[in-house]
Parts: sequence; structure tokens; C-alpha cells
Amino acid sequence: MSDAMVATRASDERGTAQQVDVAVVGAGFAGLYLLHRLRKAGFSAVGLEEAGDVGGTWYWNRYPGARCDIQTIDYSYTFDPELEAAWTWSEKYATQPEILRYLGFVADRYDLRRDIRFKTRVTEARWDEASERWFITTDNGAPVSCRHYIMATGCLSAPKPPEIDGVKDFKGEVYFTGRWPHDGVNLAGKRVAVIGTGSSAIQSIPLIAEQAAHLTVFQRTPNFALPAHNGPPPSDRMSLLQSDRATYRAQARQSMAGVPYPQQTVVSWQLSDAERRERFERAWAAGDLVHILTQLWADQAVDVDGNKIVQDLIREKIRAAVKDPETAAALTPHDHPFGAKRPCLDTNYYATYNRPNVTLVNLRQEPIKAITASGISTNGRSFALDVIVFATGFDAMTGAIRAVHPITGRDGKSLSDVWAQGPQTYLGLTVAGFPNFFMITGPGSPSVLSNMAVSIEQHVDWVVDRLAALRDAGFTTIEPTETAQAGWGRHMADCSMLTLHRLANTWYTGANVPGKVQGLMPYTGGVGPYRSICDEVVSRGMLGFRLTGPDGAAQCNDGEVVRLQPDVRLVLNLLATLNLPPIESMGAEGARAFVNEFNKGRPAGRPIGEIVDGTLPGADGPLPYRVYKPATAGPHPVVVYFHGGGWVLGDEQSDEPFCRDMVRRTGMMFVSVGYRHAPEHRFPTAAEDGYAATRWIAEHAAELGGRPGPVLVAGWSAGGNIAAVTCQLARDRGGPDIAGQLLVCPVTDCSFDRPSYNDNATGYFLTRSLMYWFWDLYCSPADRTDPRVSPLRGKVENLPPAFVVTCEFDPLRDEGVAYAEAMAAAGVPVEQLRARGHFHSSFTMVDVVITGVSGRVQMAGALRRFAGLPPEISRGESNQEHDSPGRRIAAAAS
Ligand code: N01
Repeated sequence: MSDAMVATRASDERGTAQQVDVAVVGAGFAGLYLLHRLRKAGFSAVGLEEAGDVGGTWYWNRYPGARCDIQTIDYSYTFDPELEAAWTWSEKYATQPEILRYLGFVADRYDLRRDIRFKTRVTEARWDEASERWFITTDNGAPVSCRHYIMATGCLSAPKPPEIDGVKDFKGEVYFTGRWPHDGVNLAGKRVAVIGTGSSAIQSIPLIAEQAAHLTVFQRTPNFALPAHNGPPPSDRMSLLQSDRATYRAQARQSMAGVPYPQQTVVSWQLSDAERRERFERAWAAGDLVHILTQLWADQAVDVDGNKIVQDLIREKIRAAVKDPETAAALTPHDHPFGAKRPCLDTNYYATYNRPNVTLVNLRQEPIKAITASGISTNGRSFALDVIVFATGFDAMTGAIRAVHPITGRDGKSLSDVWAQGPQTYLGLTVAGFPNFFMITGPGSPSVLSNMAVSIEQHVDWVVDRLAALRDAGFTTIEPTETAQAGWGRHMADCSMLTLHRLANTWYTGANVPGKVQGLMPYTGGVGPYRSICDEVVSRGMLGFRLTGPDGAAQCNDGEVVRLQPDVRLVLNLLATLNLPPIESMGAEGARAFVNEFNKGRPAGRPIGEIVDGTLPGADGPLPYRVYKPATAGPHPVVVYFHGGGWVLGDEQSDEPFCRDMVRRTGMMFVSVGYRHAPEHRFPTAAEDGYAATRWIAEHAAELGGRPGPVLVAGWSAGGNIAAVTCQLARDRGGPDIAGQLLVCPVTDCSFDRPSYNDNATGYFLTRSLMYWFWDLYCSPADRTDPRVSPLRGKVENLPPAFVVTCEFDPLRDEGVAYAEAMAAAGVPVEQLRARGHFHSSFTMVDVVITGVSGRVQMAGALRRFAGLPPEISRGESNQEHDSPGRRIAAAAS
């Protein structure tokens, strides 16, 4: 189109278009609250809604049994205490009609319908650069010209089309749960098929079975379902809410899932079987998804072993509920961790299969061949039917957004093209190249992994507050930068490693829609952390956004909002709130007492084969050691380990979680050495103790239960320094033979002027000033260039192969890299792991920094290679019971 034509078209549109500040698409939970907030903030707004009334998902999903499955007291607006007081829910899980009534009540109370154009579908949206406005065309009435365009279209509002051949040939009735007729459907006496066993099916199947002459359920993948135990709102939750509503709501906003439950700290293996069963039975009886997904044990959602325990307990329940063992087996999920696919809440779901008029067809064994005029045929049977119900789900998260096509942003780019390889967003709220465009609970936000009511309010508040601030500052456009968006993508990917969602093929990942690009779409870092990130973007001057206004006014504070790994961020934030005095201010004794106390509150680590304490003869007297042995039959290769603590703190037990974890991952024996500490024993005591201990351990490997022959050395921080020094001394003093060295964030040099010392001087637990203190206590300035404390200054030729780990946010990062590079330049085989987003303690905080797992997997692989073992630990070595889908998931997750 020529420029002149564009200009003519634009002016035509301006002439006929409805002019508003903001257009909002959708009149569900999000759209209604947006209209209310926008109006209060003084913006003119129009709501565009395809449906005939308000309600969003609750307008369309009218199938039998449709209810919410977050307790309704939590699944409500909280922005107005008077609204909360004015409405009382009748049930723990309200039905679809009641929720729809509630949304109608809200629309009336705030007089919202007057700004909504119903039965109006948005067909196209186009950014006009010259006027800095969006032009929106609809299938009903005037187009809209608006400064800001907000999609509040919901995450589950574009039903999947039937993907099975022959639907058009079927002579009976066809229904979709997501587009259920308003007048209901009479299923009495009919032969009904339900295709799908997701939440919609699991809610509707028991009620359909009660009406139909016969119900045949076509199941592709079984799901975990839990009894809802519906009834009145439970008194315990009600009294929590009523006793202090403001605190209850505030806690919900800061929680991980948007419902106020405490964070569990006890991990599964710290509990006995009886304790785990007791917790599980309590959760089962509670009939609450958030409870059972978060309250059993801390590792249930992040660790395959912790998760498998829950899976097995639920499988027992399914076997107990379903009489026919074959049907029970078919209904039992084995292909995904519990919670990785959206679990369901049910009322009599499993028991429904005991009814004589219900048949389950396992599509994994007999796939559907076609839908015919009279029913459904599988590759084994034909089912004559009167009604087919598709409960086959949605093109989730992106479907409703992409249904408006095209959404054309800057430079004529369409959102569909920009998202061709999957959704790219900043905060799940905005997209680079699409100024003044927002999504409520879009891909990249916690959305469907949270209580939607809480997430919607947070998004709406954030967006409307930003629009008001923008207006007040005189800016007219807001758009995220590519840097910020790419950074968010990385942070999303980092978060996805925290939970097990990535291990299931689900609508969370797009796997349910043929041809859809796959990747985890919701943000898995949690509601509270996400909220704090959105707030941080604002407090750091709209970090990652470009704002522009008249006369060339512009502001762009570019950057990535989260560069730390998500769990590292949480740990550092938590430490910051503790407001601890600097360790170096405590004195050596005080610091040791503090570290001991700190370590007491930390789980020691998973069980391993055996732990044996002993002493070895050092140069000036006995040195304690602790042996960590694998559970498998030895003898195993021996790793001599040196703990961290700046040559001042710690002991042979203080890195116990790390040692246990590495023993499990390597199948090797670790001997952790209690070398002597400064200031009582200054340089070179720690180095000489380390070397002497290594020599003794190598000579006594067999007595210790290890494999005779070359040993390996490993160490973290100052322990990494001792390990590195030991390798140099062993080379120069005629042994022992060392097959490899693992140096984790090692101290390698006495220089403090490398960039990492300044970049990470404070804020990452190990500070520059703490390092100064360690050096001062251990080593006089005159001695510091001695290779026994600064191995980088020594000869680095002919050393054992090395695996060197450095962390981005560690003062010691650059000296670790320098040592690795110096060794490599000298011909030593060196592998490096430069851990992005990690801090000095990331890899030793085993059960806290989950994102450290992949690094420890690499470390273990390196140690095994150095020892001449295959890099992967075999099943026999790790005591894994049997091959099963669960085990295969475990292998994928580790
Ligand atoms: O959809 P789903 P849903 N041939 O995608 C199967 C929310 N929700 O509408 O797993 C045969 O979960 C598919 O099989 P598979 C809630 O978040 C909430 O039930 O892909 N089968 C699956 O079994 C929920 O998670 C409530 O192998 C096919 C089913 O259809 C989300 O909405 C109530 C198929 C689809 O399950 C979606 O739930 C309802 C095919 N071609 C929904 N295609 C509340 O309680 C798909 N399937 C608040």
C-alpha cells in the first residue's frame, strides 16, 4: 500500500473509529477489573467481548459439573473490601453458574457493562506509528482507535478444533465442553462419548454418566485426580481469612501459587514412611490442589524422587477406588510427575468407572481410527453413539492472543511472525516491537500455575499504574527492549529447571496442539517472586522499557531485571532480610560458631551407603577425616575432598550435603579432610596438611575401603585452593598419583584487582571484605605469592586433568578462570564450567539451589572420566530399582 493510501485509510479510520485511551479485549475476571481500574485512573476505555455477556471462561464453560478448583474464597477479587463483604460464596468450590453470577454482580456493582461492546470479536489490531495509536477492527460495529491495547483474553479460551477425521460425517450431536450450549443438553437415555480426560472431562464425566444410557470415555493420557470433598467453605480456611483478611490476602500475593500456604522446608527423605503417609492422607482429605501440590514435602515439585512418592500414594488410591484392575491400570498415570501436568479435582470420578453403564477406552492401546456417521471406530471396535463430547482442551496461553490476526506492531511485524518459534515476552506482559500493547496473564507470567484471581489483580494493577505514571510523566509510548525480553527468556528457561513441569507433554508446553512450537509457557518461578520482579522493574526506573513522548522525549533504562538464577535470587534476598552482621566482624571464633549454627538448620543430605569418621597422622599430629561411601559394593575410586571456609572456617563435615550429593552422582568414595585452620595455624599449614593427608589417603585407600591407585582431589573455595596446591606439590614431591582435580570456585591468586572482585564486591554473600579478612588471617603479605597459596603463580605444567568451576557472581570468578586458562595454555587437559547466574555457594547449597544440579552432574561426569569410569553412572552403581517410566523421567531430570 502506498504512503498516500495508508494516510487516507488512517484518516478514514480516525473519522469513524471509536476513540478511547485504552481498548480492553475480554470481559472475564481480568477485563472487568481492568475496566474498573482504568476508569478510576481517569482513562477512557472500551471493552470488546465476543460473548453475549461478562464472564469470560465462566461464560463459555457451562458443561455439567463445571466449577472452580481453587477454593472460591481464594478465587475472588480482593481489591475492594466492601465487595468482599458484599458477596458470600455458598460452596468450597463454586459452580460455574454461581461464579458467573458473581462476575455479573461485580459488573453491576461498578457499572461496567456500559463500557463493554458484547458480541464483538476483534479481527485485527494495527499499530500506527504516526499517531502512536492502535487501530482495532471488529466484526461488529465501529473500529476502535486507542493509545493502549490490552488483551485480557484468558489463557484457556481458544478451544482446540476436533483433530479426528470424520467429525462432519457424524449424524448425532457434537458438543465442546468449552462451548457448551446455554440451554443445557439433554443426555438422558443417550449413548454418549466423552473424548479426553483433562479437568473438563473429569468434572463432567460423573454427571454425564448419571444421565446417559451409556457413557464411553476415550482416554489418551490418564491424569492424576483428587477428591474435591466439596461442601461449604472449610471452617479452617474461613477462620484464617476472617480473622485477618488483609494479612491473608497479603500472604496470598507473596506466596508461590497465589494461595496462602506456608513454604515447606522438610524434604521427603527426612520423613519416615509413616510421616509421609500421614501428611499425604491429610492432604487427600483436605481436597485442595494447592495443599497437595505444596504442603507434603519441600522436594515434591522439584525432585523426581520426592515426587515419585506422591505419585505412588495416589496410584494406590486409584487402585482402591476402581474395582476392575484393568480399568484401574488404564486410569493410572505413569508418564509424568504429579503436578507437571495440571492435576484435577473430582467428585466421584474414579468410582464412576464402577458403574455398569460406563466404559473406558484406552486410546494408547486402540487409537481412534475415525468418527463415522454412527459413532467412533477404534482400530479394534466400533461404538454406536448419539452424542460426542469433545473435552479435548484448548490452544492454551497463546491461542486467544493469536486468534486476533494480524496484530501488527512496529515496522509492520505481526505478532504471529514474531512468535513463530514460541512466545517471546518481557514479564509475560509486553512484547518488543509492540508499543503500548499489554497482555494480562500472558505467556511468561505465572498465570495458569497460580491462583488466577491473584495473578490477574497483580497484572492489572501493574499495568494501570504504569499507564498512569506514563501519562503523568508526559510519555506516550512504552515498549520493552530486545535486551530485556531476551533476558526474560533466559530467566524463564532458568526457572523452568526449578520444577518438573518440563518433563510432561502438556498444554503448559504446547504439546497438546499438533504443530505448536513446544516450550514451557507459564513462569515457574512463583507468584511472590514474580511480583517482586515486576516491582523491581519499576523501582529501577522502568528497567528494560523504552518510553517516548512528544518532542523527542525519551527514556530508556536498558538491561535485564534478573541475572541471577531464580533460586540464587531467593537465597540472597532471604539473606538480605536477615540483616546479618558481616562475618569478618565476628572474629574467628564467633564466625565459626555462626557457621556451625547456620549449618545445623540445613539438611545433611540424602542417605548414602556409609559414613565413617577417623583420624589420619598429619605432620604435627592427627587430622580428622570423614569418609562418605556409596551404597554400592566397592572398592570405589577415592576423591580427597577439601572443604571451603577461607582457611579459617568449616571442618570435614561442613560440606556434607555437597559430599553426599557427589558420592551419589559419582558412585565414588569421598574422604573429606579436617585440615588445620588460621589464625591458629597460618600459612602454609592448610596447604601442607592437605598435601600430607592426600598422600596418606592414597597410601591407605584400600584400608579405607577405596580402590588402590591414583586418587582424585576436589575442593570448594579455599578447599579448591588446597586441592590445586596439592596437585602442584604432588607433581613436585614425587607423588601421590592424582588422576584429576575438581576445583569449585577456587582461590588461586593473591591479587584483588581482577574485575570480579569489584563487580561482585558486595551483595553475593562472599564479599571482597570477607576475602581480605580470610587472607589476613591465613597468610602474611610477604608469603602471598608463594604457589602454596597462590597456585596461579606456580608452575602449571604437567598437572592432572582439571575441571574448574567458576560462578558469575563470585569475587573469585576471574582468578578461577585465569587458573583454568593458565593450565590449559600449559597443556593440561582442562574443562571449565562458567556458571551463569550463580554465586560462590551455589553448588554446595545442595537442597536449596536446585539450579546447581546440572553443574554437579557435569562435575560428577568429569570426576568419573578422570577415574577412568564411563561418565554416566550405571543403574547398578546407583542402586536404581528397575527401569520404569518414572525412572526414565528421573534420568531425564537429573
Ligand atoms: O483440557 P486438557 P481441559 N484425541 O487439555 C485429550 C482448566 N480447567 O479442558 O493428555 C484424543 O487438560 C487430552 O489428552 P492428552 C485447567 O487448568 C479448569 O480438560 O493430550 N484425546 C486430555 O486428556 C485445565 O488443565 C477447570 O493425551 C485428546 C484432554 O483431551 C485446563 O483448563 C475445569 C485429543 C484435554 O484435557 C484444560 O482442561 C476445566 C485428541 N485429538 C478446565 N486432544 C476448573 O476446575 C486432546 N485430547 C477450574
